[in-house]
Amino acid sequence: MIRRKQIVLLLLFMVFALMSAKAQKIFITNTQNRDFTNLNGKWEYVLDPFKTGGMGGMAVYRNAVAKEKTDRVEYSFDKAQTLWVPGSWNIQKPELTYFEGNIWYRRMFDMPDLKKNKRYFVNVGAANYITTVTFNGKELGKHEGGFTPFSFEVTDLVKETGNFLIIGVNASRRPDYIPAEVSDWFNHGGITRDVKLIEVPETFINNYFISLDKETLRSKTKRINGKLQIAGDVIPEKARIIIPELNVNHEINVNKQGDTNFSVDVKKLELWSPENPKLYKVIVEAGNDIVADEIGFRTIETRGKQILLNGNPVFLKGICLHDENPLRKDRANSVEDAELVLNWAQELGCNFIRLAHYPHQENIVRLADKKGILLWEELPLYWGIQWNNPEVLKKAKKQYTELINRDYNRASSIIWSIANETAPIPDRNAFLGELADYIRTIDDTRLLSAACKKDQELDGHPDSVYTYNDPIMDKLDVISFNEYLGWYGGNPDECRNKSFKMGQEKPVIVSEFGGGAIQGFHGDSLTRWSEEFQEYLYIESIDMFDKIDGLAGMAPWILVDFMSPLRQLQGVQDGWNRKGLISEKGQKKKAFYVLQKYYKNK
Ligand code: GCB
Repeated sequence: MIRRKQIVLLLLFMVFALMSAKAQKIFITNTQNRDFTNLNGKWEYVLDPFKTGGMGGMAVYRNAVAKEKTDRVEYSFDKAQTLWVPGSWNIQKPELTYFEGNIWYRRMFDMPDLKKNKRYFVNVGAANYITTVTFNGKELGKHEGGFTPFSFEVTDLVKETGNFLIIGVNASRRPDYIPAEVSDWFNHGGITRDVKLIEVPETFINNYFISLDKETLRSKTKRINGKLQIAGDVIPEKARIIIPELNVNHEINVNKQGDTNFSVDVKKLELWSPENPKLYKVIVEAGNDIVADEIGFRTIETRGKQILLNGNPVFLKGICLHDENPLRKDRANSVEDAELVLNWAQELGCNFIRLAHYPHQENIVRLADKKGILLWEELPLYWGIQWNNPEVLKKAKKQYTELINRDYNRASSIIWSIANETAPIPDRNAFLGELADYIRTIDDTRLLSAACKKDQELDGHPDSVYTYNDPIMDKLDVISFNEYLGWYGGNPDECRNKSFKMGQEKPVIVSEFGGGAIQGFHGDSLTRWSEEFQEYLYIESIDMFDKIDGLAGMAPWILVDFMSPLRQLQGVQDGWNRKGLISEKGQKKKAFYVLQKYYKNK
């Protein structure tokens, strides 16, 4: 008797699990090249500063309207103001400038072409920081993390008319978040990247990972390795990869779980590089699904103190960047925004950009693929992270998984950096060590780095030789550090007396240096905030770093002035970090030309 009851319960549980699996979050890669309905535009919004809008019978996501005079509904989307999506809410309304609470966004839409044999997913490119996604009155789930994409299935809920997608976004900062409470950039809240309703066949290729096999770099016949993930109730037995230009039309056996690895040999492969950013059209087919991408093939490795791209030493002529369009004072969220900053970086002579300090919009990574710019990508494992909290480690792994799922197929992306300026205490070493191992299990096609601290920063000795022995360097391929000598401490001429000693025989990247200047403010080279001071600092700093044994690249801080609430000095900063080589209005400062000259001759 008991047994039968247990079986019934188990069956009920399985049915429930299957039903909820349909409504679950799933990762969908390459959303730009799928069929979708664009849900960007004006969304109505309801402010919820005390975060109560998701609670009880009056939860705002029910989208209630008072119909009778006796009805009591204490919110109204129909009479609400609007916010533009994608975009930072802070810059759209003066009353939202420093708002970090909850906002509920609503988008009504019809789907006249709704198809029976398709699946539909709400996909959000990014929303900062905790997002609650609801659809037609049902809560689908939450997502944590302000910079990575996510999708929820709505196949069973979507209708031909009168759909309402209500998304709650909370932009609070907390010690157990990534980033934690304090960061030197603006906490742009809201739905900051595109929202789409994606349409796919019932069984579809939700993800794929395609790369060049490093072992075949030197052979005439090269090998392309891949992995497909297929989602659906009925998994097809075969899939196919087609690369027309390489005469590849290759059948792949798929296992019952829908996961499958494959390898295909190719002749006459043109390698991707900054000089020749060759992309191939790659088509993946499985059952009724077909998805196309443009993929470059390259290898990235280290040998001794060198970084090797396609087996050849490369010097990374870099610059750091935040994901903002300074002219619009908004988070960057379009190809045009990406064009603006990548064109500036190319004018500077860069072949490398450090995308600081969190995952940037996908458009910039795709455009870097096309333009041949190498990228460093990172998570905001930045000041104040709770290293001893296992939940935070889980979040870091999840955010990294989402980022790797999004960008694995991008040749431009060559370095995952696992942390910025974090002190080497045991909890942090254990956290980052585990994260590094984890990243390598899901992606062995890139290098690992981290912006480490020098030993002297910890013991306070003003030595003339800076040494680096951070234990996390064991886990890294490339040693990086930020150094602000001449700006934070001393004047630029102190650079002349300093040298650097790395505790390991690995390539070195100077991942930040720089100083602030107001574009158009002039003085002598010792006058702080003048263009001349910044220019002088660049001359001295470059001279100092250029002598580092094993220097494989640098990424000064930073291409453009960026918004930062930490920077309030009136008449100078006014809410902007002024270390840009270009002002927020797009005007170049003198130091721009110092770096440009160095890169030209390098
Ligand atoms: C740093 C940080 C960066 C800051 C920069 C600065 O070391 O990594 O996020 O914005 O210094 O301007 O002080």
